[in-house]
Amino acid sequence: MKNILIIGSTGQIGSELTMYLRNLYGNEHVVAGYIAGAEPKGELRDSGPSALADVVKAESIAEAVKKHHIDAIYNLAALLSVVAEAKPRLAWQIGIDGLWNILEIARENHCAVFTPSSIGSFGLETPPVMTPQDTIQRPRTIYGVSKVTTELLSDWYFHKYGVDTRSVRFPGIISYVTPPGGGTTDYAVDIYYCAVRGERFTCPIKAGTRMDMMYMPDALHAAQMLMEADPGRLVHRNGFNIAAMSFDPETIYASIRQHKPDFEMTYEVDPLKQAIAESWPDQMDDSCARQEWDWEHHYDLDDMTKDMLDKLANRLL
Ligand code: AKB
Repeated sequence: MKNILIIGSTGQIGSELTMYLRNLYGNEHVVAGYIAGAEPKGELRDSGPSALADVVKAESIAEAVKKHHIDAIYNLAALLSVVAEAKPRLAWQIGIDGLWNILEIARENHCAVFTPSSIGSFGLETPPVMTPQDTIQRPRTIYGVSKVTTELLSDWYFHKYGVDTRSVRFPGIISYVTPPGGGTTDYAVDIYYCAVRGERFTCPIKAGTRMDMMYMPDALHAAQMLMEADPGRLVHRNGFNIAAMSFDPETIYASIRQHKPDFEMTYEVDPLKQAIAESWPDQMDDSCARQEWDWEHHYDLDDMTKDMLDKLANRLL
């Protein structure tokens, strides 16, 4: 049985991934790693072990890995794209210096490592439609630069030292559990909160700007599937394009209006978010993930809208 350490277990993806993996592998086998000041609470704290695991403090990760006999690390520590532009040094320290610490500890302790990349690893020169798996990656955000570096460093540790590194390029992730903070795709989460609260939504992204998006259950499934995949079938490692849906603000608005016909949306475009969004693909080609580890998504936009509105209504109203 694997013992897993989740770095960033209290964040948007980490909080749900920890519970998802505990359900699959048993509570005692999944350790919720946290940083001081962001300790796990509620079910996350009570359902299984937790440990201080701060990516910029290598000794805390090494201690958690040894104490809990960890053999797989899911590294979800990162600043999202908009915050990273405001705090580039911190973004690099967490994303790259932190990854280096994790990879070194993984090499010494024979752990597999999952570190997500993102659609943010692409840039203006990348083909935006059916973006190939292997293509130009020249992002101009520090977030994107750190994601490309993440992919390359993870591949290097695999080829040089045999560390079992794997990753996906996550689209914008939409969930009703833990809200994201400081991403370019966050509007596609915020819009559901406004719709459920009966408030008008002010959209920071221009009509017509399409980006890849994914519902959280598919994102969790992708991470776990890839880490379980037969290594003999993997031609690629860091990181796989994975896709589920691609839409612009008008399309998600129309999907919500099928359930809430009075819901209103206006635009107040945020220039930084808009510039970042325009540099990201409209729709990735994820055929390599489908061929090499049988990736498939389950939720399209309308399935997600129905579920988001139901679940958020239960939580908020
Ligand atoms: C962001 O918007 O920064 C993230 C991402 C797509 O990587 N959600």
